[in-house]
Amino acid sequence: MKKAWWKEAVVYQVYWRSFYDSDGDGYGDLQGLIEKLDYIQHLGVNVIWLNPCYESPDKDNGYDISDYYRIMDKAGTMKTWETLLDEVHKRGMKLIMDLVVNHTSDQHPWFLESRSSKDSPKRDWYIWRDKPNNWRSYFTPSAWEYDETTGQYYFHSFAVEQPDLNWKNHEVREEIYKMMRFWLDKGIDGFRLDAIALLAKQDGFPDATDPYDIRYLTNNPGLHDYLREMNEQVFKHYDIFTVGEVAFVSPEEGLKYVAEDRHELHTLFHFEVCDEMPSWDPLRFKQIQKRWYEALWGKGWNSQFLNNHDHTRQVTRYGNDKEYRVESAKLLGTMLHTLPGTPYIYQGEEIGMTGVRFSSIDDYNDIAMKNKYAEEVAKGRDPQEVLENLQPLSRDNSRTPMQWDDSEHAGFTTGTPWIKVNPNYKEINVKQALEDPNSVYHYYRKLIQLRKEHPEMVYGTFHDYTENEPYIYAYTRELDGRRLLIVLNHCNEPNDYELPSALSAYTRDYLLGNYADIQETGAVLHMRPHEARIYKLK
Ligand code: ISL
Repeated sequence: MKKAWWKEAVVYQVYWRSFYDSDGDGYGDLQGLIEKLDYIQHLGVNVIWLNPCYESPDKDNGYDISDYYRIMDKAGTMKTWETLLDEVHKRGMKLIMDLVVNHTSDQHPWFLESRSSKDSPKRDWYIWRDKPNNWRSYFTPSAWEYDETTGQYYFHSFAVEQPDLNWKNHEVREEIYKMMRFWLDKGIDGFRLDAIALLAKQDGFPDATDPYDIRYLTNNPGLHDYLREMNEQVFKHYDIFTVGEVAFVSPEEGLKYVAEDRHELHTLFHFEVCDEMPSWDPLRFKQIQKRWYEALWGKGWNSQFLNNHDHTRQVTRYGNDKEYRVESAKLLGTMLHTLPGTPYIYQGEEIGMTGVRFSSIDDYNDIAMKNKYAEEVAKGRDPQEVLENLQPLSRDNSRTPMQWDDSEHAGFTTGTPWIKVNPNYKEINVKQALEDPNSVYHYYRKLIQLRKEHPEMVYGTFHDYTENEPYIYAYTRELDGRRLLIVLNHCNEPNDYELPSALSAYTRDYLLGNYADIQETGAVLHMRPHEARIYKLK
C-alpha cells in the first residue's frame, strides 16, 4: 500500500455558515472560522474541508455558484479567505475547498448569456431541449425548466436555480480547469468535488421506466474521460487531495473513480450507508464495509463518514442520542476512525451534537425538504403528516449552529441566527465538552492521536470476525506484525463476546475505550451498552 498524507489524515468538515459568526449578522463566516482554528487544531485533525463560500445567490446554501472567482459577502472577502488559508497552514493543517462543477447558479453570467438567445455563443454551455423527458431532479418533480425567452427547456439535476453545465462542450471544460488552477495556485490543498458522478449525461435523454429512481442522473458513459482529462490537465500538477461525491455506485464502479493506476480521483464518498441504511442495520453495515474493503484494498482509497451537511447527525440516526448519547457518539467515532479509509468529522460531531425537530416548516431552510413539502402538500396530503415524514432526514438536522456555550444562541452569534439553534445547547456545547474530561471531544482527541501513533489504523489489513453477529462488531487491523483489535457493542443492552481462538491466543493491551477498563483477561468480553474498546494484541 502506497503511503500518502491524505490517507493518514483526519478531515474536519466546516459548514461555515453554521460554525461561528464574527460580525453578528446571523451567519457564520470565514473570520469566525479563523477565530476558532485553535479549537480545530487542538482536536488534532490535519485537514479542513470548507463548504462552498463562492459568490452565490444562496438558493442551495452556496451550491449555486454565480462567480467562481469571488467569495460571497456572507462569508467575507477574498482577503479574509487568504488570511484563513494562511492561518490554517501556519497551524500545520491543510485546506480543501468544496467545488461545484456539475452546475452553476442560474444567475451566473454564463447562464444569463446562454439563456439570452438560441444563437448565443454560450448556448451550448448548458443543456437545452425543445421537449422535456420524464426525469425528476434531486429537488424537483421535473429535471427540465421551461424558459420563455427562447421557448426551450434547460436541464437541472438539482434545483431550478442550478442549471447543469454541458460537459460535452470543451470550452466549458477548459474554463473549469482554468478556474481550478486559480484556486490551486493560491495554495489550497485539494478539492471536495460536489456531485461529480453527474457530469456525463445519458445520450438522447431517454424516458425512464421509473422516474423516481433517479440513478439515471449519475455514472453515465463518458464520465471517466472527463475525470481523466481533469486529472491530466489540473490535478496531477499539484500535491493535492481530491475526494469526489459519488452517489449510487457499487464498490466495483467506485473503484473506477479511485483506482491509483487510473489517475482520476484520490478518494470518494459513496453513499451506500447514508442512502440505503435509514437506521442502524449491523449486518448490512458490516457487509457494506467488507465489500468496499475487498474491492478497493491495495488499489484505491475509501472514506469513512456517517454524516455531513446533507445527512442527519450520526448519533441521532445510527446511535442512541437519548439514554446513551455520549457512549454511542464515542462508539461511532471509534468505528469510523478504525475502519479502512480516511475518517471525516462533521462539525459538532466531536461534541455529540444531535438532530433537531422544528415544529413548523417555516423554521426549516433546506431547499430539498421545502420543495418536497410543497410537492406533497399540493397533492392534498396532510401538512402535519408530511412535515413529520420529512423531519428525520431533513438536511437541516445537521445545519443548526455549532453549540459553543450555554449563552443565548449557543454563543454562535450575537445577532439572530439564520437557522434556529438546537434547543439542547445548554447541555451540549463546546465549553462543557472542554471542561469535562469524559466528554466526546476529549475522546475524539485521543482517537485522533492514536491514529498518528498506529500506522496499522491507516495501512493495516482489515478482518471482520463478526459478520453474522447482530450486536457485536469485532475486527482487526494488522500491519507488519502490529495488530489492533476493535470491539464494539452497538446495543442498549450488555452483550458477552467470546473471542475466537485466533484472537484469544494473544495478550491484550487496552489502548482506548469509552468506559473505564475492567481488566478482562479471559476469552469472554463483557461488553457494556454501546461500549467500544481498542486493544493492541501481542
Ligand atoms: O447526499 C447524497 C447522498 O444521499 C447525495 O445524493 C447528494 O444529495 C447529492 O449528491 C448532491 O449533494 C451535493 O450537491 C447538492 C447540494 O445541495 C448538496 O448540499 C451537496 O452535498 C447540489 O449542489
